[in-house]
Amino acid sequence: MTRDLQSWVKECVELAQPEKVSWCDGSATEYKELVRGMLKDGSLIELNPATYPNCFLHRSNPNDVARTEQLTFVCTTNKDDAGPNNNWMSPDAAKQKMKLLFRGSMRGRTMYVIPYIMGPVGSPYSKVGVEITDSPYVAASMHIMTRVGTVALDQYTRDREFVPGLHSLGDCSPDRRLIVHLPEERSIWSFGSGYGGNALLGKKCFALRIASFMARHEGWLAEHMLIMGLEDPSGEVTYMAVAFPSASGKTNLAMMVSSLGEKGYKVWTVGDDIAWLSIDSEGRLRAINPEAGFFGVAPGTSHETNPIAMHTMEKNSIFTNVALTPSKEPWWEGFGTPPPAGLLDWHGKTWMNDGKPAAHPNSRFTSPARQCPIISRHWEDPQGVPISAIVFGSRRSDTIPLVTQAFNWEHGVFLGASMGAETTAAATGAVGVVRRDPMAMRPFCGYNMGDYFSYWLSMGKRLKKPPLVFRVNWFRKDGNGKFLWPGYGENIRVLRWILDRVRDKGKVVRTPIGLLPTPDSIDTAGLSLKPNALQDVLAFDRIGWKKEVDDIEGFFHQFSERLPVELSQEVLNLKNQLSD
Ligand code: SAT
Ligand code: MN
Repeated sequence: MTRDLQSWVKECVELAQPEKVSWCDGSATEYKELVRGMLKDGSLIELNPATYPNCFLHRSNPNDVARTEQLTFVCTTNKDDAGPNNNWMSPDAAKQKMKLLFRGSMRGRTMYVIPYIMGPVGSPYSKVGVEITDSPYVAASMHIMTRVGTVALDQYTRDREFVPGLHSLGDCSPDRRLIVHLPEERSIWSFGSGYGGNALLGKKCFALRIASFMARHEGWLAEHMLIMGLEDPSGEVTYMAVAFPSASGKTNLAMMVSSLGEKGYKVWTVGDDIAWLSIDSEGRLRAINPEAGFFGVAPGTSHETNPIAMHTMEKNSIFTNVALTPSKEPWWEGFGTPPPAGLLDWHGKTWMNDGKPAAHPNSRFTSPARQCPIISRHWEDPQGVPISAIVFGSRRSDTIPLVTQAFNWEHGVFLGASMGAETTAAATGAVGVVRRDPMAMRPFCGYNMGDYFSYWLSMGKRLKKPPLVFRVNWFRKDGNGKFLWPGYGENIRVLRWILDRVRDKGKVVRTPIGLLPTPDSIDTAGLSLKPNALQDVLAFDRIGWKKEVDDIEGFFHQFSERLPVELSQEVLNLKNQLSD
């Protein structure tokens, strides 16, 4: 879609009436200027320059701390094309609404025009976006999360294409907050929120919702997946793409310190949140990470659980809604040190230790990916990395085993499409309730998920050697509510089994839900597990699955004729086998 940047900016200026327009060039000087302005107006606080050089704390509006799915819309001409998985309004109604909200919304403020690239510079898979925003915090965050400025204008000059995203904080009132996507014209409008996926429009809005729609028309996939390389003792690296819902440990997995390091198994990070997957000339799936930074969940991250993330964030990072120690260092629940006296909570008030967390449960760090000590040599490879396994995972306290291999691609699509997940603090609403979250894309698929499932099935036919597909669950609990599996660095043992399977090794038992590892095929040397914990975490739970499959069937039902027959067939097969 050819689009003229200058005329779009002119239209936005006329609509939002900013006092000043500032074109971002992506330079270090510009970043410093943005920071200087925010230190002056108090929207950033400088952290301890000795321990956290060039790091800052931002406190968002307390009513604006997570993505708001109920206020997020996908606006296609036909309602059915958005599907039951999206809120919908017509593109005309959406534009009318947004224009009313944006009219004069930037009066007295600076409008930042931020050209950016999603994907490595020079990659045939990379795409240009331009975000217009009146939030310097968003502008500075885009510097970290994407490739901003001149490089993007250069690509635009060649492509003549960009995805426009217009963003304004407005008065940050939840009553006047709306995030709309027009996938058919590939544009984004976001009003009234300064937070994460609502406001950094390159991330969920472009790289997932708009990109998934574009991908379906252009023959590729935009997925909510981390990308990691697993090095074996011979030095060979096998790449995997792993989908998990928000705040379920993708960053921890992508940066895992392997507990089998001494045996020569090692992890390399390519990306922690989003993968753009394409089929190369040899019919293999290849992945690029469209982002340039990490927007990771802070609570629970420590030198114990994720030392790599701790090192990644110790310089040039922006922290949002974390607690602040008297020595001006960030702190959060699960930081690994006791809360110091005089700790300020995420509102900036002295923390009372009255049961309320000091850091917001969805508090975040924003850090450049290049600072990650285990960033892959290939993370900016224009051709991406070849993917040998796709893994779907989510939090489930029961029913779902530690790891399941799909019988084949179609069954793999079923494993992804039927995935249920316990909700997290990454979106507003209840936490810990199971909802279906196909491919971890429920909040991010920019079109009807019935069509999305069909498209996934069709990808399998176009791949010469489709990646093997797996479902994992690190979060299964015992009868006392205790995790059966230690997780974190020990998850390498599961990845190692997946690697064995990719190489046609590793023992399995065939069950109605897929291929499960035999207990002796998981390397547990040096791991102290409670008696039976391994059997229990690997077990196929026939009774639990009878309930599960009913829930899956009910969920699929809403896609009616858009649901591919292959998936109804998978449900039927499973039901039959469960009743045997
Ligand atoms: O706020 S974000 O959408 O960027 C984070 C997440 O939900 O994964
Ligand atoms: Mn995410």
